[in-house]
Amino acid sequence: MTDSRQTKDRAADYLARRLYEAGCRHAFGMPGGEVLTVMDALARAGIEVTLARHENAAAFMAEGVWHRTGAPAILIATLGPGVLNGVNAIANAHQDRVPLIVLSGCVDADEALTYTHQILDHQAVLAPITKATFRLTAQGADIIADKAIGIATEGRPGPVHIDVPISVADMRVTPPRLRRRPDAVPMQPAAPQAARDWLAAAERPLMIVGLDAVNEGASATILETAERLNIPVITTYKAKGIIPETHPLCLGGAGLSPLADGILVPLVQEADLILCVGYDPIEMRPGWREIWDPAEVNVIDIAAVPNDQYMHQATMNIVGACAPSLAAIAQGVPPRATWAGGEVTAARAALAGAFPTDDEWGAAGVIAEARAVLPEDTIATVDSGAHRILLSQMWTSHIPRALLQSTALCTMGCAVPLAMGAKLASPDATVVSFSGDAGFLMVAGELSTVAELKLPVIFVVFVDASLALIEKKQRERQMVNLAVDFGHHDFAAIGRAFGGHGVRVTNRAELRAALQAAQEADTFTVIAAEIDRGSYDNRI
Ligand SMILES: Cc1ncc(C[n+]2csc(CCOP(=O)(O)OP(=O)(O)O)c2C)c(N)n1
Repeated sequence: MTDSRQTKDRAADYLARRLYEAGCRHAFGMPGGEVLTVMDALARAGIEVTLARHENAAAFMAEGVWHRTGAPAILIATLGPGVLNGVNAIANAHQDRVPLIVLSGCVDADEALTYTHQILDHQAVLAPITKATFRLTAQGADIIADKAIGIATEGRPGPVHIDVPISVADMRVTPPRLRRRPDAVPMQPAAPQAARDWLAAAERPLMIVGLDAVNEGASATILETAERLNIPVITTYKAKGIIPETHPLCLGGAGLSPLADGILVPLVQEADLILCVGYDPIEMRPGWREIWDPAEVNVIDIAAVPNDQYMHQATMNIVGACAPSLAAIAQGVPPRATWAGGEVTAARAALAGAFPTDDEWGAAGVIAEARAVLPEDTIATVDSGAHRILLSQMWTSHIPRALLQSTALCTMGCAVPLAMGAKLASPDATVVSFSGDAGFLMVAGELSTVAELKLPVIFVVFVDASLALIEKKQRERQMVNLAVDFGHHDFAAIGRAFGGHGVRVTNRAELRAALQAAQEADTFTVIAAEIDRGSYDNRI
């Protein structure tokens, strides 16, 4: 951080210093003239500013950093088209609960009275897809930054927008120090006796763990409680790895695959106590709507916010932190054997049978080989499409946040930039992204960014010249093939064109060799895995 008196005094500097204080070390975006002061202030505060090729990708890079550091991520977008290019990723941050700080530039209010070029109401656009939107004031810059950090990170995290008028950013201001509110300290309530009684009496208890538990870092308590009381754990895709997926009590991720749902939903319906632990059903498809009746089975729903989603109802709603609430309910409950009929082992076996790892090739072969070759603690990202559903079922996660994806908005184009952000924040980790060919093409320009950043990320592309998920749905509805197939391209060559390695693979041995070489490479590698279009039929 610089000590220059002058720079410290701009409103933008107060904003930037508070963001730095909150742990922010990376901002991504594309500037226009309107955000130059903000960028300058961020850099002077010690926050690295990275130029991306698209604002949407920039926001996903920021998210990738957040998953690795826990600090809020920053998107910089200039007025008009800059902000609008970021809309998809900001909406993703809203639905996927990412504490993204969106900094945009805007013209001063007086200017906007008589000037219309590129001008639109950023706050009106972003209000429905952020937790809050502010317009920076000079004397209140530090307070607005403090509020933004608090709102973005507390409860269910989400994006907060700050529109920065050009002249306000440059105004000299003199608050005596950064004004801030002390952190809130949660009360530790006693658990309701009824919840403890239900748990003590349950013969077939089951946990459904979701995103709130990941964001709270509740892993250890969930594992300890599951093991001590023999409670099997189903997770959402976002919560994969909250207990190791090799654990005999772990039933893996659920929510998108009808094949997996066919095994897991009946098990949930056999439970005599359902513990929802940070289960935010925004990740789930209709197959998970009202799958139990709280009048017939006891359901304890521990969540960060009250249930206003009505995807399911509970017998008891507990609003609060997952780990202390779960620990309080389980405290003193004696260990007992559960699921005497061996249903949990049977469900694990059925899942393994439904998603075999011994395919010679095809999408399943690619996923199985990649999982076998890459280290256990690999950070993987996956895009939207048929490949994501299959991969989310097959990819074994040993730790939380080891498989990053868009599970609520389910947008394409996230995997590549998410991987870049994750690698930037943790250079020693093996980072691999998996994309369909269409999703990869949405963000292929970011290979220019990854080359500049010299990040040896591995990009695996499932090349089938098709929007496989949509093509499959179209075919299943017996509709004519329309606007779902496209050209077959040389993705390996695209990688090489941007200065990375590029390898085309058509069998497991070639993929294995490519993944091994990519782990040793000093730059990024695009691995084009050529698969058949029917690869996903009867597989997801
Ligand atoms: C931005 C965006 N546009 C459209 C969709 C709808 N969509 C979901 S999956 C999919 C197909 C993706 O094709 P590809 O990336 O090749 O992956 P595949 O399904 O072949 O695995 C589409 C178009 C979406 N989720 N996000």
